Amino acid sequence: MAIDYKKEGRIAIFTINRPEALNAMNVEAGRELQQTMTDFRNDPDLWVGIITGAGEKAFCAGADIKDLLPFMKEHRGRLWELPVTPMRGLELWKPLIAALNGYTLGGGLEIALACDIRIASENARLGQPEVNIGMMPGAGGTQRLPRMVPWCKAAELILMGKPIDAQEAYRIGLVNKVVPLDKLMPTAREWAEAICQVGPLAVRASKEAMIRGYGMTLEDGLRLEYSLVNYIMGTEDFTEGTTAFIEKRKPVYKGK
Ligand code: CO8
Repeated sequence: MAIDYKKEGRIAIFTINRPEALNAMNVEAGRELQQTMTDFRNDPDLWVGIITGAGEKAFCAGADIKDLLPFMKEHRGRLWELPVTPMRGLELWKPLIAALNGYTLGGGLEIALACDIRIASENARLGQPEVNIGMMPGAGGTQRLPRMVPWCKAAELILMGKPIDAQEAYRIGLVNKVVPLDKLMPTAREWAEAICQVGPLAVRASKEAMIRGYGMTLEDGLRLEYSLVNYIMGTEDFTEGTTAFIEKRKPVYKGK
């Protein structure tokens, strides 16, 4: 399997498992990412996802230049034939944490950008090197990166194709935290566990409001937020959370 998919309690762990190619995404990995992410979205017992790469050298070195790029060329203009993933097409309101364990390049950075939280190991290097091979970012890099970091830093990464190290990524706000490699997965699990303690439907509605609202006018965004608030206030979890606060006990959320 190119994507190793495990369920640990409420947490789904996706590991891109092609270390011999620095976890570059081939066609098989793209299809498996679609299948496993769809299963994660549909499984009511799973609340948070973590995505990482196998080995100690790379999270993902991008699209497989020998396999996925020729496939994309062959399927040029036929977007519907490409896998549907959180990078494009798959609506996923459950939170995703990217644990970046080394090279995070091209399509690899684009996977990380489609996550909500990014934790990097000290040896991580992040970049959009596509222009070096006459390609451009093709899974959201030109759209998400300039929305996340200052324009000039996005332009430096995308137009010059030169990667940055983990500390620089932290400095510009591209990653949430930098940790030693051996602390990477424990930290990602800790953050995922923390998200599992809060109301899961409130988390999903908040993510949906953030993502959908991003491209809206403030007025439309506020209206969207209000409709999601109306939905949340009708859930059992809202009643449980507020009751638990008043009764001075820990809430027990059910995702209902
Ligand atoms: N594709 C295919 N194979 C790769 C890739 C890749 N992207 N990256 C590394 N490999 C392979 C190498 O060919 C090599 O294989 P082999 O041993 O069989 O020759 C093995 O992995 C190890 O790599 P290196 O020997 O090159 O390792 P180094 O430590 O010397 O260098 C680098 C590491 C700097 C990361 C280097 O491998 C490199 O520059 N890789 C290419 C990075 C790149 O250009 N990525 C962008 C690809 S294009 C892209 O992502 C477009 C996105 C479009 C949408 C994608 C949707 C997911």
